[in-house]
Amino acid sequence: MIMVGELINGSRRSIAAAIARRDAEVILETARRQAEAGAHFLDVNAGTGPEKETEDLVWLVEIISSELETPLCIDSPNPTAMKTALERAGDRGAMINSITAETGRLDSFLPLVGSDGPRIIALCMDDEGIPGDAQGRCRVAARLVEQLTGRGVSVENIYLDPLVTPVSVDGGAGRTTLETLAAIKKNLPGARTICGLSNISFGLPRRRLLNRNFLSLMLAAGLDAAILDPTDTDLMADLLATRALLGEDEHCLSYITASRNGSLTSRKEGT
Ligand code: THG
Repeated sequence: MIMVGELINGSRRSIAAAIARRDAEVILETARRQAEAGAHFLDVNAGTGPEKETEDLVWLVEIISSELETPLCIDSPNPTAMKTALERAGDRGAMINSITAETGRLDSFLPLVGSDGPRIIALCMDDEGIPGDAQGRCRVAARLVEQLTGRGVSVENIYLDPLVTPVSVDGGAGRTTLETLAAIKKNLPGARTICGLSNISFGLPRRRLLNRNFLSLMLAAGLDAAILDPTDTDLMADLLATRALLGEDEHCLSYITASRNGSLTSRKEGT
């Protein structure tokens, strides 16, 4: 399972404030904590308006790259910001987060992809928005795979995102995402899958409880990667337990090792 750290996101108040006052130490501390917790990539989302986004994203990428080798997952809908940030990220195997099948976005992002280009997250949405059911989302995914492989992108560098929306808004949202994941796995073999886990719990109490359980369900349906909080030790313990239960941890070695070094110990749940 590829873990992408979610914490450097301008929608979080502490990060937005750090970006606004150019406080490199807050960003670096957040990056370090996630890397130490085992994140394979760090999501970097400036979350600022179109006039400032390129500048802010480049600043974030440069700050993080100056200290850490961890590959970045550059999170922006803006092709100019994406292109500039990718150049600054250098040759560290970044991820593009994200393209969609919306006409304008696809056309402006396709020049950034290629056979030896970065891995690409592709969201299951098009000009009509997010399809309401799994079949519709999977059809969009198939079109994205066709477009990207047509540009020479190898299928294993494509990370399809079935899209996670809050269950507080639509009680069927979790199931639709799970069904989309299953349909992608069945119909588009070779392509990888990813999701933004914490979206599931917006607006509800004890969000981390929901995030943990949703991760287990998604892993059972074959999820390959997730954007999540790697510093959430209970979530990490659940990840290890679920992988052992699914037979994805040979001789339960990772689980046993984590138990021996104390990282499965439960902490009291706060939020
Ligand atoms: N798919 C893809 N990329 C994504 C998402 C996705 N990027 C953004 C988002 N969704 C994933 N990242 C986050 C980051 C933070 C939160 C949720 C998803 C989050 N943060 C708390 C909040 O805003 O309430 C944090 C509170 C705090 O600590 O300040 O929920 O779906 N491809």
